[in-house]
Amino acid sequence: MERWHEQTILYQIYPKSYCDTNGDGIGDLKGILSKLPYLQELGVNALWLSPCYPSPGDDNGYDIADYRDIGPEYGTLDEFKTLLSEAKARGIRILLDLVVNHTSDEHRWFQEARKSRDNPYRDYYIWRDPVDGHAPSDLKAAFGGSIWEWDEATGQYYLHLFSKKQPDLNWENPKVRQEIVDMINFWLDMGVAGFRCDVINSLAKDEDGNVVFGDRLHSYLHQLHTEALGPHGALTIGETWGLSPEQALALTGEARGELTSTFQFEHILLGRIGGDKWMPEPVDRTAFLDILAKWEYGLANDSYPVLVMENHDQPRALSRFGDPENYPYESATMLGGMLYGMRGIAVIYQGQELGLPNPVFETMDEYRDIETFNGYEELKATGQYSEEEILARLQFGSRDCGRTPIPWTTGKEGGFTTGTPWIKTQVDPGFTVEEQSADPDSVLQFYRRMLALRKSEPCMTDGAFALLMNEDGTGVYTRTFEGETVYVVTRFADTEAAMPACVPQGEVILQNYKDRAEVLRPYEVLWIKG
Ligand code: TEU
Ligand code: CA
Repeated sequence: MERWHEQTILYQIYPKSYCDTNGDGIGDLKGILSKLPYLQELGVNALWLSPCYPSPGDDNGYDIADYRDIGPEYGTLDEFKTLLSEAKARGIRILLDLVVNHTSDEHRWFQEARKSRDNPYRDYYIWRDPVDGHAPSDLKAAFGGSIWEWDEATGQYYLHLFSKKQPDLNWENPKVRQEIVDMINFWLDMGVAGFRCDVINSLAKDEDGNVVFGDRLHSYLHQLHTEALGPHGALTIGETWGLSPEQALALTGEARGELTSTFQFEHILLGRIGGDKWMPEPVDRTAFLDILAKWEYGLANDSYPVLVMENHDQPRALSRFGDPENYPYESATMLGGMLYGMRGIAVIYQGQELGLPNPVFETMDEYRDIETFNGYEELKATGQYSEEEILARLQFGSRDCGRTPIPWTTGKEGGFTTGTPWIKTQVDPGFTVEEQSADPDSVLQFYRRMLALRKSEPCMTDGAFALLMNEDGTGVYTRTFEGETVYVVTRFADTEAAMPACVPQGEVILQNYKDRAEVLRPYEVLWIKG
């Protein structure tokens, strides 16, 4: 496999919130094109575009109505081809979001399927008769209600893991698999470099209601690899909630012929009671590094961990795990230095390089996300929370916390749009590209230095990982390659601590304080060449 995979620094763009160039308040492809110099200077070498296909927007684009086009609000297929070639000229490859567990109910396949039980497209989806006059099971959908939606016209239920406007595709049907193979080849033949694969572990559903890691998942993925992904050397990163290192290896091992790598989100679930995004609890900061280390060891010999702490489904890492009130710069850079010193495919979510905190949502009408609206209904239905308490819980966990526009300038709407943005912009002093580009001590400049080292320093591109210590907020791990060692030293706390004895004097190649002290300071990070 081409080495470019391990040295990928992948920047996720949520197109709707990146940069609007025609004043309609919605980010577009021309906006992304205009920011290629910024992205090249940041040091990324690949982009993952969240969906910008035609979509009714029920789930903000993850409900796709046409897999082979660009949504008109984002631009045209020709503009996408221009973006592809302009990015490639800058050494930046582009990955798309492969959302094939489900389509939009406005996709022509579903429009056909729901016409009659004997329509040729009927079995592109999962239909079941009522059981004793009710839905076939009582499983709940991710965005509220049952996973079964009644279709009066044909007297059957159809399955949807997410919203009722996102009917699940029937991967048992070889015609569906062939349609997806052909669609993948359409984009890869055009020059797309690979895909982030949405809820990919749900493609195979077992009859007993198990909707993740079904038995036939590996055969489905192997077919995609054999007939489309492999021949193009495509990079694929599966979104796979709840998997174990063993399951990840079974999906991504070199010889598996399935996926390149998978996202694991175990550390992102910290600070949530039982993983429930509306139920905050203090973050176990020692567990954060322990979990990352577990995955480093788990995939060391035969796959690539994916290094991630933000995306379009998550609140900002600074607010989740850092200290935005007292140490915004130090804690944002410490989190970055801890995460991206590790081995694996680095994935950075738009705005993370600025160390953005969560935007503040004052009222429900400022939200846009279907999952958040459902969260409001679910919390209200418990009868346990005041309106104020509900808003506080949504502020803690809403996906919209990561979906507000990028603050490019200190001007109107942060320079994102000259019009009215589709969702509120949050422009805080010091948190714009304009200001941080001019400030050598900004999070943005730290990320630029860090990513440059990640590509130039052999220990960081090829080094083996080893955790030396992780206790009472102080962590030390090493990357070792051909006799050289880089120590990554972090203080995940707002207090000083002794410098660990295992850390050599060495040469500091990256740090977030201006000098070097005998002790470790609050949220300090150091990369030291031993
Ligand atoms: O997310 C899968 C998914 O399960 C998440 O929605 C998760 O449940 C939650 O948001 C994490 O807090 C993918 C996409 O990333 C998400 O944006 C889509 O809504 C979903 O699939 C359906 O396509
Ligand atoms: Ca626009």
